[in-house]
Order: sequence, then structure tokens, then C-alpha cells
Amino acid sequence: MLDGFAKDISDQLFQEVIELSSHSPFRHMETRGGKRMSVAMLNCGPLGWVSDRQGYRYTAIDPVTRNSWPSFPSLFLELAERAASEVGFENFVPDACLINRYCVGSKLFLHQDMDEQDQIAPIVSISLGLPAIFLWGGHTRNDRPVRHQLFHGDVVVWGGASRMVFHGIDTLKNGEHPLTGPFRFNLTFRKVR
Ligand code: MD6
Ligand code: FE
Repeated sequence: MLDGFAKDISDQLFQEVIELSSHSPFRHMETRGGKRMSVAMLNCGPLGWVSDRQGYRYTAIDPVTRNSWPSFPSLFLELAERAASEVGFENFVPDACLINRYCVGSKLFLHQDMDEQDQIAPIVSISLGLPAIFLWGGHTRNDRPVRHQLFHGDVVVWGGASRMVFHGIDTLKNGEHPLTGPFRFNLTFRKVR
């Protein structure tokens, strides 16, 4: 937990997110079961996480634009590397960044992140905008999650034993953030291959 670690550069991070979304739009992906996700997503970097009726996977091509995903802003890479080394993961070089956008009422169901081949590297997660309740479960879906609030500028680095725990985001509450308005954004940097 690196509370407020990204706060001093949060304006630039948010500007980069807006810039990225002009190259590759936020979209609501479908689950394998055909349900529209309430969280809108986009990716940057060599690989991007996608979900559709064929399931979840990483692709090099954005299915909406049919181009490569937009490349990493250098600010993103520097921050991810700095956050990872702060907690002992030196030389973290991600190859994917998934950006989630939550509006009021969006939620992310309990899940494990296991589509990455590299399950040793950490995931670096950055929160911007409205606060949210992070649900931190156990190694089975039935473990009752602990609730933890994540605020603007908070960074969490997950690696080692916690990498495979079930987690999610509770329904986003109404609010207005000075930078992001009625939204919460979450950036997760991953090493997939
Ligand atoms: C979110 N985060 O904070 C959702 N996954 O909006 C995640 O699902 C997540 O924060 C893996 C590692 C870190 C995360
Ligand atoms: Fe996750």
C-alpha cells in the first residue's frame, strides 16, 4: 500500500488518460456470458486485456480501432517502476496497462487476475478520482472480503502470495471529484509475457 504515492503527478496522469482515450476509446466489454460490463476499459502498451464472448485474453491489437494499442506514456512507465521498486520489486517492466473507468453504480465482481503468463511479477495499481471500496478476499471465492477504501493518488503493488487473491470493487458511490468529475479511474500495470 503506497497511500498517496501518485498524488503529486495525478493531474498529468489524468491528462495522459484523456489523451489515450482520444486514440482508443473507453468501451464496455462483454463477458463470456454476453453481459455488458458496467466498468468501461481501454489499454495502452504492447498488450491489452480484452473480454468478449470468446472469453478473456491479452491481444496486441485493439478490436475497436484494429490498430495496436496506444503506446505507454513515459510517465506511466516511470511511475510503475518507481512504485514497484519502493516495495522491493526491482526493474519492473510492464507490457500491459489496463485502464478501468467507473461511473456511479459501476462495480467489479470478485475475480482473480490469472490471464498473465508471468505470475511472479507484481501488478501495480493506481487509483484516480472518486474513492472506492476495494474488496480484498482470500484464495477461494467464498472467503469473506475485507473492505478497504482507495483514494485519489493511492498506489497498491501486489506480488508474491497476494497475487492470486480474489478481489473486486464495490458499487461506486455518487460523488464529484475536482479532477475526474463523477468517475473513478484505475490503472493496472502488468507483466503478461
Ligand atoms: C480496481 N483493480 O482497482 C480494480 N487487479 O479498479 C483490480 O482488479 C486489480 O487493483 C489486480 C491487481 C491490482 C488491482
Ligand atoms: Fe484485478
